[in-house]
Amino acid sequence: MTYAPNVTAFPGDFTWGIATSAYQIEGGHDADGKGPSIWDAFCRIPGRIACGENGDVACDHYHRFREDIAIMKELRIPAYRLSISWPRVLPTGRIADGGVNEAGVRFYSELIDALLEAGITPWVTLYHWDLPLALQTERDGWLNPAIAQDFADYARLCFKRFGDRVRHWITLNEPWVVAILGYGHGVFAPGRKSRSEPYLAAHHLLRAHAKAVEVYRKEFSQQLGQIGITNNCDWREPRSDKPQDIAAAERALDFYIGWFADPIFGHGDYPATMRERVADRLPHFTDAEHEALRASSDFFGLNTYTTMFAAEATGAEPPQDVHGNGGISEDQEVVLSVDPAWERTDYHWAVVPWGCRKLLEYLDRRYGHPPIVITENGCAYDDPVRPDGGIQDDRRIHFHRRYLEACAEAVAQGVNLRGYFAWSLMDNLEWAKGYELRFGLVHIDGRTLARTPKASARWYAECIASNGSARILLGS
Ligand code: PNW
Repeated sequence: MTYAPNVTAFPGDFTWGIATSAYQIEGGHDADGKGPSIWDAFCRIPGRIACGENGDVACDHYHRFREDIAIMKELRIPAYRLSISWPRVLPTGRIADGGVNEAGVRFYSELIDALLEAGITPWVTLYHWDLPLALQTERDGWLNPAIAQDFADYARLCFKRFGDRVRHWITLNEPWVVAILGYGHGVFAPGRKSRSEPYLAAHHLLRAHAKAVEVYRKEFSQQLGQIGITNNCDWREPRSDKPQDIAAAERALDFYIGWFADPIFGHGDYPATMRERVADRLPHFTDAEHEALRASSDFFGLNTYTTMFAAEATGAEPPQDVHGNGGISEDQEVVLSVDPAWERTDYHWAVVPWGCRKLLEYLDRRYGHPPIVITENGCAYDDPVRPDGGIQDDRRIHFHRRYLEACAEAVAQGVNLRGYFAWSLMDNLEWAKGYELRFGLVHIDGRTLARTPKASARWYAECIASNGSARILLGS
């Protein structure tokens, strides 16, 4: 596609934003009555987090949020995606057990007010993985069907307390990661390794999402907001044009995005390939649950980072790298790989902008042209602070430029892309990888926690100001 200089491919009301999550930035892990989460506990198990790191202090956003908002205001970032820490507002997870932590509610209330004062629209995620620990130890976490009701009650509290000011809600962040990395490979909290629990956890995550949406639409319709779910998916390109490899790529996408999106945006149940292969480990929805799930998302929230080749497994392959999104590979019989020529970030994720375009076009076709919001896209690169104090992260600029260009191409093909959030506002706790991986547009000094916007932050601000014009994306 060719653009004329200064032409933008993005709609006039496109949402430009930047994202974070509570556990990765807040710190204040036990401040003012907050209860522990499964990530607080997981980080304390030796060997689970690189270099024995944890989120006790993180970026100390809990105490420095006004400074962080001032940075976003200065950059004129229109929208900010944050998450609420469930155990900060409900220390034991349930109103009935421990009551509401008013200090936690006050924190988010002040944060939201400060954002609005700065002219920044909050997009609020209710669950970005930091489950109240008591729900795990006493109630079996996402394996307990009753968690759907607990989540809906927590969601109701948030709609009640913040819904007068928050118009954009995301129920869950990446249930695939919770299910596969948390209950399949055990590399994320709660650290379970199982071949059946991922499917059960995923089932209750979906039920919980549907219940929270029901609460919002039935009890808070006067708030006139939008609510949806964010799933993650990276493109799967057939490794060859052999029919087996084409089928393997399709199957990999079924097990990745179809698993969570078909029940909501598609035909209403898990993909047929999953029913066949997972058989009695894959639960069934009741008729009422089907009904509640159908169309339970006002937009298609998408986190996307990379692309991999998919081929049919022969059985002779070495074990899959879980951080390559292998999923429970035995069930899929898919081998994933990358082209050695592809550039890689510090996370070893390949930089493949055309995969992003193909993914957007695929989702558009598969789910009948839904409004898509990219709620995360970004890259880990560590660039040094120069003697003048600046950080010239050209690889990050290049990454966003090329991924946005791919988005613009998808828009030109008719994809209904409504927004783009860069991951992340600042360097933060990259879960099991610790603080080594730096995804931020703002640099954090690990010792002083000083914030310094990188060159990419300035570039992104300029990109937003031009609504993603060709001049900015192509650098002409
Ligand atoms: C997402 N994987 O996590 C999360 O939403 C963010 O909190 C995180 O910081 C960001 O992406 C970058 O990693 C993922 O291994 C973590 O497939 C791991 C995987 C996928 C997503």
